[in-house]
Amino acid sequence: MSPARVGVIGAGIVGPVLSIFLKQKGYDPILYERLDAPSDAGLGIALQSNGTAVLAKIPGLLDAIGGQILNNIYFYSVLPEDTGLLGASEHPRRLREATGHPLMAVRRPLMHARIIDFARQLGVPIEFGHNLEALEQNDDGVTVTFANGVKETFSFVVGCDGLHSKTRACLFGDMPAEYTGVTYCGGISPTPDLWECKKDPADLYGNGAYMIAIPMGDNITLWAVVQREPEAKEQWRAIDAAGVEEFKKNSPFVGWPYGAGELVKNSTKIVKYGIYDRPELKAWHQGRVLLVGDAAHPTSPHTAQGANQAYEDIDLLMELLKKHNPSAELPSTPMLEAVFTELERTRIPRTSDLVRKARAQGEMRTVVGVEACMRRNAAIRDMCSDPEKIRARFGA
Ligand SMILES: Cc1cc2nc3c(=O)[nH]c(=O)nc-3n(C[C@H](O)[C@H](O)[C@H](O)COP(=O)(O)OP(=O)(O)OC[C@H]3O[C@@H](n4cnc5c(N)ncnc54)[C@H](O)[C@@H]3O)c2cc1C
Ligand SMILES: *[C@@H]1O[C@H](CO)[C@@H](O)[C@H](O)[C@H]1NC(C)=O
Ligand SMILES: *[C@@H]1O[C@H](CO)[C@@H](O)[C@H](O)[C@H]1NC(C)=O
Ligand SMILES: CC(=O)N[C@H]1CO[C@H](CO)[C@@H](O)[C@@H]1O
Repeated sequence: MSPARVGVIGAGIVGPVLSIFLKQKGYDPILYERLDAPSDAGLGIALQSNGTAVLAKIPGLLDAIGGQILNNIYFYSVLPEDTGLLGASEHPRRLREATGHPLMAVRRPLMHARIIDFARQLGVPIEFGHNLEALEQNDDGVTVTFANGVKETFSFVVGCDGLHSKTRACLFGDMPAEYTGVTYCGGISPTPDLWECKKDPADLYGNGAYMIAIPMGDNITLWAVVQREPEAKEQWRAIDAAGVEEFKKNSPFVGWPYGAGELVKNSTKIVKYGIYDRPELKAWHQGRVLLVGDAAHPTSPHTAQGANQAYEDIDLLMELLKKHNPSAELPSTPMLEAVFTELERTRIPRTSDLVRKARAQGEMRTVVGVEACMRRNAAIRDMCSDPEKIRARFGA
């Protein structure tokens, strides 16, 4: 009997990993990507121990991805009325020691290219230039139509096609994503000598603005600032040269202490994007089609859980497929529905909670007014002495 063909839609940072797992378990995955090549857009991804625990199940993958292991995190206030170190936490190191899985900072374009290469080497076919346009399903399978006219039939389909998922739109209708009220703007710079924590990330809190700075190895540091602003389109592309000069001249961050200003001034490329999420979906599947990752639960990035939650989704999906379909035979619709329903029961409450926590972090980071900022600083000092509260900063 030929193995079950699975259509995986979207070769972001989740689709290729899911395809590898499916291949290893005896399915026949085929990965489809709208773009003509892997995108080199974006800055960095924080892989938390939850995510690295899943990636570690694919021998050699984490080594291929590379990245900088992070141990501690420092919290600074740059408020003129209350400047200084608010506290520090060893949460990432403790979690690594407890679970064996580290927190790692990786450059997204590198990670993306390496995951795709890794999947290819393991024999996963990847079809670029295939933009899913429509799906149709019956009791035996799903037929997908791509914009280039190609039609393919699969046993089941998993949508890994991100925030603007067309797979989701086909199942549940097209609902616009919600702007969360804040923008991110960031770049990658040489690590300044002034920077006190050369191998550790730092949160810097100001009045109505926030910066995170994360060392990425090789003496470079990723920085990103969060600000409350009118709606800005979410896209991960660099702003133009004039925009970069304007930002370096006029943004308040240039004057920030602790090396923050130097990070901004020495950035050659600056990427700006609005932050969007979506209201909770009540279901992630219909019949033989499932959504995972940002297609199912896009989140603002303030707890850096987006990719990690997607990896938790596919970890549980593989576990449930093994339980309900141990010999990876052609699954019936009721069998798939049982797997997908069980997945939703565990995953929807957890991801919805994290989407809310990430939004709350975004609010806290952009609090306006000296008094409100002083209260926020007091809360951070308090958090640093309470491991339970620190967990909320990381979402897990
Ligand atoms: C270009 C880009 C840059 C990013 N940069 C960062 C960053 O710097 N930091 C950060 O924390 N997060 C970043 N993110 C978000 C982060 O990667 C995701 O939130 C998360 O990891 C979830 O991954 P995903 O695979 O579910 O979705 P994504 O990583 O968004 O991948 C979705 C993929 O599906 C493809 N696709 C979309 N529609 C279709 C279709 N109709 N047919 C076929 N394929 C389709 C997209 O082109 C994309 O490759 C970025 C996302 C993108 C797309
Ligand atoms: C940042 O730029 C300044 C001015 O060009 C330079 O003197 C400094 O060495 C740079 N910092 C780093 C860490 O490269
Ligand atoms: C990083 O900086 C140190 C000294 O500050 C230097 O010895 C090392 O070679 C640098 N590494 C890279 C990759 O530039
Ligand atoms: C795959 C994995 O490691 N999942 C863990 C993520 O973190 C939660 C706690 O927040 C654990 O319960 C999961 O087992």
